[in-house]
Amino acid sequence: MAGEAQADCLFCKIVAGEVPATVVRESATTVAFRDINPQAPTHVLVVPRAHYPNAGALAAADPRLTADVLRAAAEVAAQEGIDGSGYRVVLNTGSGAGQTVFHVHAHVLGGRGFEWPPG
Ligand code: DGP
Repeated sequence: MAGEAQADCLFCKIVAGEVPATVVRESATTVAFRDINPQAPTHVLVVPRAHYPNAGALAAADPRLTADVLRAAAEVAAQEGIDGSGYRVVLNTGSGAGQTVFHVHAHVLGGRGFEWPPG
């Protein structure tokens, strides 16, 4: 069923507390934790508790949960003190774009400057 936890999914295991992570914010529908390989002074991942493989699948199935993820990203940015200087929210979608974990996650990156276009 859509959204159901997947036994082989790393981020489902983090949501369930079966794999340790540094959780910085939680809501009824989302969990935010520090990236294990940070690409900026602040690098937090926001995931929905429910399993969807990518942003498109999430948005198609549950617009309210999609909004929860984006709201949590903004709340994390404020909590981390990076909202004033500007921060980046990234949703890599598909392996060609760099997605390596197929449980949708928003990267919240800040604390340094960013270039455009991204690499
Ligand atoms: P992406 O490449 O967009 O799928 O991002 C996956 C991110 O997940 C990547 O930046 C590294 C992070 N990551 C991978 N394994 C772990 C883990 O076990 N714990 C944490 N906290 N982050 C992880």
